[in-house]
Amino acid sequence: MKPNASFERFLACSDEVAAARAAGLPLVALESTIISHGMPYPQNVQTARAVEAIIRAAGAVPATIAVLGGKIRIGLSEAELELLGQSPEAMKLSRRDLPFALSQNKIGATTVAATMICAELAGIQVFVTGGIGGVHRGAETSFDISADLQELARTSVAVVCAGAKSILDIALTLEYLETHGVPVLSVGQANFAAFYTPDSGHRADFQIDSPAEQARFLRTKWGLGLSGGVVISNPVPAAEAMPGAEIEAITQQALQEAAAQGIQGKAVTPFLLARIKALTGGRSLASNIALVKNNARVGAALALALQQGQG
Ligand code: PSU
Ligand code: MN
Repeated sequence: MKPNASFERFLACSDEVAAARAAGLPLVALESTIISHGMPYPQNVQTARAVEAIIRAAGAVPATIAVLGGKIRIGLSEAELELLGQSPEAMKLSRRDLPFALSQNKIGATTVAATMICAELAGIQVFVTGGIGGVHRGAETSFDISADLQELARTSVAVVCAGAKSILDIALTLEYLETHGVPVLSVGQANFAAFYTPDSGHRADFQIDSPAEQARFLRTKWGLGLSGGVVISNPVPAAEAMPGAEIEAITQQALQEAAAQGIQGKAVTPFLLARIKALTGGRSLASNIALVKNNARVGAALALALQQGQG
């Protein structure tokens, strides 16, 4: 897909990304909220670097996305990754926040929704993350449904993830995606993944294991004019998974704490992630890191297949 020229004035690509775009090399977008709000320092920055290295080793080019200096930055330097990993000022940017951070010169980390927007503007079709946002438990009274889901409905980027965390109502998240016509592909198994655990207990729409066939699916969808995203669920490797019952008990506790403390809006997800980390004594962080790396392998292979194959 060609980058949209009228948006170029908002974008600033790193040298590596600019060279890759000029040469038509396969690019993989990466989000930055996982760095600023999803993991503690220094594991956040170490993981961001390791994920980029995995993508390079697979023959694709990583493009970590954030807002800095009034520009959407596509590809970050080591120093910029450090800044996002440490700065308490880094905002969590979703669709509604992008114009504010850009026009007010704020430091901002992009969520899944905002990263999809920026990736599409830059002509990047594949995006790797940890887990997508979704319909929160209790959404029937809180109305808390992540803007990630609306973005998946409208923005044409494939999002490789380890499913959705069980802090969410996974069944309702899948219903919402179905209503909005967002296909949910699964890699290596029939069921949708649940982030720390491989199996959510709910079926994905389609199991497609090979990168070439995943690429054919995407080309067919977008070739038909069916714009919008695709979720590609890649389960955490069994050796790195957390025990399901333990995660459920800890999730319940974190949800109760959030309610008791009146946590609302965009603070909910970072609060729950931080509490789960603390309550597992950091063990959940190891599985979080492993699943993101695993997603990087799948995303890089898909980006290569999209670039190589036709038909
Ligand atoms: N889920 C995770 N880790 C994360 C996030 C979600 O397992 O770091 C981040 C992503 O950036 C996602 C955002 O887009 O949280 C969703 O936030 P909210 O629920 O406020 O929409
Ligand atoms: Mn929310």
